[in-house]
Amino acid sequence: MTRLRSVELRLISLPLVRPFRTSFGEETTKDAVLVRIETGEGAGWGECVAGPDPRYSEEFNDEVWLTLRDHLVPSLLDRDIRAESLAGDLAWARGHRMAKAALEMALLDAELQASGRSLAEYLGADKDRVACGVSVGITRTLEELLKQVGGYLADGYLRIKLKIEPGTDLERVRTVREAHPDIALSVDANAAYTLEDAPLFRALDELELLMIEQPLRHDDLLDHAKLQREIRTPLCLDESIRSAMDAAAAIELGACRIVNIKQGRVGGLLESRRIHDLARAAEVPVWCGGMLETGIGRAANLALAALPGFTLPGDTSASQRYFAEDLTEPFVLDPDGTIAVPSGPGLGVAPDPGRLERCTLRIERFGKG
Ligand code: OSB
Ligand code: MG
Repeated sequence: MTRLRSVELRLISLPLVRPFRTSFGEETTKDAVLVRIETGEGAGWGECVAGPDPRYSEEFNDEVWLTLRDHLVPSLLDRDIRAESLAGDLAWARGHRMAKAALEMALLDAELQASGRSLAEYLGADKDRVACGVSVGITRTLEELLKQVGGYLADGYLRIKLKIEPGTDLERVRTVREAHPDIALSVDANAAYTLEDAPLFRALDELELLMIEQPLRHDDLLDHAKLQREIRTPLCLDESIRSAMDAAAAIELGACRIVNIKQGRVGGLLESRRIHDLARAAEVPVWCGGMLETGIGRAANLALAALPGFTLPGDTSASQRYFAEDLTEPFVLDPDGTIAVPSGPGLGVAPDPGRLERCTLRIERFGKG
């Protein structure tokens, strides 16, 4: 147990090296709420995965800020807390998993720094490098898509994921598959389709994809189970899995054969580990998704991806795939397609003070720090 002395919230904005377009919109900057806490033992950083608008999820940055400022932080300030009981302490507040996860990340960082342990070791990692894939946004042209995919393959990425939406799907995926017959290739629809699009999924079924990610509604399991019964390609759920309970239900229903784990979407790293454990027991592969995180959230993702059940390459790409200048020391892809898992205490990284100041849009502090 340690006393929560102060919390600092910071809204940051970093330009992306290239716009990232999905079926729910286009982003040209990475805007995120960072959390820095001080406890009786030390300090820690957390990064919230929410974006500027409630598109990927209900949570968004301005709302996360108010939720933390007016509800979650006041309920914890000057109290004795521990990362392992934080979710229970915050259970009175329904939902708001991304905001809660950012607090948990900061608390884990502080606790583990104090005990000199790395997050990866604490979570139960069994490797010190993780296999990385890359998520390719929807491009304006096919040529541009082939150019980006070719570049990422030359960098060493071990799996290419193409974002798709109605109208820009089959032809693009087929073109990439024809250009690269042997690569691990997947698609992510971000919930843009319905069961009426089953003919499209049957056509994609011919292209030997590693998986089809979140084809249907974000809050659906039953239709995903129906679709999975009609096609060979494994379905992977992202948006539909918000907790270990959701993951258990999806697996039992046959709504997916692969699970994408994002710590922010499920309320934190500890819930992520529970999903990992239950999927592993059910022999369902998992992989670590991404939310275009800065080096802070990326460090947490890499630690999580080092757990034994993460058997597929994650969206844990190198810093330079996102930013000209990351907030932390950059994460670098080895030509073999892996990135080293941070091994220092806690997250093992911290933001560079100068870069942090330059990208900060707003800051607010609570408690006596
Ligand atoms: O659906 O996985 C997704 C980014 C933002 C929101 C949702 C998603 C994504 C990605 C990018 O696919 C993954 C990454 O490289 O961080
Ligand atoms: Mg996804």
